[in-house]
Amino acid sequence: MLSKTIETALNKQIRIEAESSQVYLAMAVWAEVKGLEGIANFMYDQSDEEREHMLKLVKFVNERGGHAHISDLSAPNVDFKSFKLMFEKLLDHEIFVSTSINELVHITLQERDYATHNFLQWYVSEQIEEEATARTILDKINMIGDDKGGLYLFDRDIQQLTVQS
Ligand code: OFO
Repeated sequence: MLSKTIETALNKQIRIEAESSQVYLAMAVWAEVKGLEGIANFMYDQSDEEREHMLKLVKFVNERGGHAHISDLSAPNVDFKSFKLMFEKLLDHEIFVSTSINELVHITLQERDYATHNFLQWYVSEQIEEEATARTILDKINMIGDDKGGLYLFDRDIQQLTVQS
């Protein structure tokens, strides 16, 4: 059975994961409209993954005797000026999510809720991976700079990243 404190904290995370899905969906749309299909597909996949993260939390809350809360979401930014800025936002967003997960893990220890603590370890590992992917992408983008040919190749290569993850 979840304590009220844990239930509230998990519901807050449900909202963050749902908003993450929206953020990446907006990035996918932006890239697609700019004609970069590889980047768009990568972002669509990221968006789907975030929805799965949300659902996993929803099911956990309900299974543990709580009530998952499906709330309204704030609208994401829809104009990114450049791909570099967009991927910088992706990394910033993942760092924000990692901080939130860490805070959640901390609360489970305070509440001595070891079942939820154990459940959250999956999110801890996932965040390490997602931050690493975002950093790898940013390194590549920094190497490309303003080179249009480089961006074309990057758009093709990022599809590989999508397939592997
Ligand atoms: Fe990458 O945010 Fe979910 O966990």
